[in-house]
Amino acid sequence: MQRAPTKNAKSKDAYAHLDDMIDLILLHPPSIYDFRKRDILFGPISDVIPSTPIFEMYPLGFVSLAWYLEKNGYKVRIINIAMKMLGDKNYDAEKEIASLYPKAFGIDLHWLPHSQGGLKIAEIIKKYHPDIPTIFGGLSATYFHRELIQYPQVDFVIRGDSAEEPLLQLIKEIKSSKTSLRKTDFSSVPNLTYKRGGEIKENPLSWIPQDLNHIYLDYSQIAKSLKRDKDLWGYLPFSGWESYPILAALTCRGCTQNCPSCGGSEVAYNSLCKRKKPAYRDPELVIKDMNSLRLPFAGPVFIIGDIRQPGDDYADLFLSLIKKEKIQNHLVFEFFELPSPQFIEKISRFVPNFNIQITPETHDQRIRPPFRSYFDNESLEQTIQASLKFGCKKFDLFFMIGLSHQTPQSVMDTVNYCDHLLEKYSTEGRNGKNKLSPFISPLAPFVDPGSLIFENPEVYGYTILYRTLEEHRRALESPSWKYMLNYRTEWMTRDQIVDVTYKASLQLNRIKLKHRLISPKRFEQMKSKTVGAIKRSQEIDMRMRNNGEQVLPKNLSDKDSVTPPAAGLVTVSPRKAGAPSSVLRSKDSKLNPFSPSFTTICEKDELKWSVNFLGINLPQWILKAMVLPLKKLSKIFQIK
Ligand code: B12
Ligand code: SF4
Repeated sequence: MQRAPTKNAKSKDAYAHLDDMIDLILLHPPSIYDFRKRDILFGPISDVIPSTPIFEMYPLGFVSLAWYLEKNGYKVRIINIAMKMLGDKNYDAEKEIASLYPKAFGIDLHWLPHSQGGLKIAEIIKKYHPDIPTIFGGLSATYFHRELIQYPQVDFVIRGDSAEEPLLQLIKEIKSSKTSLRKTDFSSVPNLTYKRGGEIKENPLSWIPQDLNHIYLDYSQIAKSLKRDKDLWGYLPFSGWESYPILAALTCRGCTQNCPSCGGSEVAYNSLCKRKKPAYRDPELVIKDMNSLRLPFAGPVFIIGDIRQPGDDYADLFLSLIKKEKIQNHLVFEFFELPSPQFIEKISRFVPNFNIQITPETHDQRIRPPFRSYFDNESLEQTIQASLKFGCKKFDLFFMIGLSHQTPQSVMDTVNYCDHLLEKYSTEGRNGKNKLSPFISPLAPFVDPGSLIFENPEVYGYTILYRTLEEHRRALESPSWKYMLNYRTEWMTRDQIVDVTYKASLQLNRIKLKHRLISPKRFEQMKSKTVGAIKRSQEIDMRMRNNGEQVLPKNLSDKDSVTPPAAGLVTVSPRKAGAPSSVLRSKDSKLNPFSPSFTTICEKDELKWSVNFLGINLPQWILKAMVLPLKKLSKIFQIK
């Protein structure tokens, strides 16, 4: 166990904070650690979510983990390393990690795209603090726990979807351990995979709470920790949050649906987390979570999980509490199955500001069934019409590229269906103004481990190109997103997926221009960005082929032009494979295809829901508060 600073602690002062040691530091890694040094064509792998391809958003679970441990007397700090690396080109993550001395570090490997960054961060921890334990957790860590624990930089993996109690027990054991951790007996900690005397131990996955009422998504706890740690960027959830503050409310862990590419489906939760049915959070408590930072915060709140999943009573109670508590924030509802016009009318009576998200995946009703609970386009259109009629402020529709039976032509037909919808519902809504926002994006970078497709690819006509954690980690070091994709289908190679994605982006933007959802200037910019991205993608392919930097592994022998790095094969060196020079680097990062802020499907502002007046100002307050006395900050957050 680390008890004193290592070589990096320079002055005596550096020892002072050890008296007041933080017990656990939760680190959120970037997807690719050295992304600032590499020329990577990330592609549109995160265009339709708030994060960049660095996937800087930390799991919501960090909030409940921090609250749970703090409530039990332990000090927890969150550092969003990804966010800090994105926000400041001079930020030195290694230096910061070297200067930290908690009892343990936690790293999320919830999303598989963090495998490269997460493992690298752990490596850096071990370089400076060989004796401070590293703990991994999250859905991907759970799936790959046996492989993950073999990395020398990984000491513990907590499995399952509810790590609060196991983590608390582990930290207790670590703190009270009188001997070397390698010799300590951790057999009583549930859900734990760990190393002991050269052996790998796997405790039973026995902590599976049946509801989510024992935790609290307490944002005011985050505000208090922010005040203590004085590290605004370390706590920010994603790039741009300071100007668009959105929060999430969690109604469940688990899902009742089985969308085949989803690693959070019912079957996936069952096999990974031994969860037979979702754990729900009582509506009163979800509202309490929402209230935890309510007064100064007026940004939109994304309600995670279809509120009708637990049943109609749950949905009714939830809606009535929104009204009772006079919650004015824009609430964003996602629906797995289509809500009836009556239900939408009910929402409009209880919720003053609401938005809706639906994912039909494709316009093609023959392809849709395995991907979503079946619904036909006629019913979908009824839902759209009713939502706009009853005052839905923004209706987002998500379509996907890379489905079973989906050909390039089918993708383009989906885009044309968006045109049809925009045409048909252009005058719907309160002000006769279009509030329908269609998006189309590739299934990328990975088909989720644990999903039906990942486990039974042949049933769905897929070939899974990477299976292990190490293969995925290496794939993330590829020079373009095409080589990151861990699948191809019987109907599309990866070349075709990339090609049709760019074509679909162009066409959808043309349609949005036609319907005045974007300006001519925005359209021209998106067009030139897309053309630029296609060119860069082709250059990368050609370069790789010419340089022979890749060797085709037999098992991956692909229909694509070039295959990605696989275990034991030569990998692409950062600056050689992509467009090599900084000549290509534009000053305006949004126009630079190798920048994480480069998008082709849409600009991030198209994803935004309305923010009330107060909410717009809040982040500025926070920023100022970092300069102003901290007293002011505590006032803003009403911390006593
Ligand atoms: C809401 C949601 C989102 C939200 C983000 C919410 C958030 N900040 O957490 C949005 C829409 C932004 C999103 C985006 C993405 N998502 Co998502 N998301 C979900 C969804 C629907 C529920 C959230 C969830 O994960 N809850 C589950 C609980 C289990 O997680 P949690 O409370 O945050 O964390 C607990 C445990 O995981 C664990 N844990 C987590 N981290 C750590 C760290 C340590 C040290 C420890 C000990 C424990 C631990 O303990 C926590 C508390 O008990 C799930 C589907 C589902 N049904 O689960 C998909 C899911 C998690 N997402 C997924 C994916 C792929 C993504 C994207 C990569 C997609 C993309 N290409 O854009 C991005 C990544 C975004 C980023 N990081 O920047 C996959 C992950 C599969 C995988 N194994 O990689 C899932 C399973 C399904 C899916 N395809 O949507 N997502
Ligand atoms: S994609 Fe489907 S299975 Fe996955 S969380 Fe959403 S509704 Fe559930």
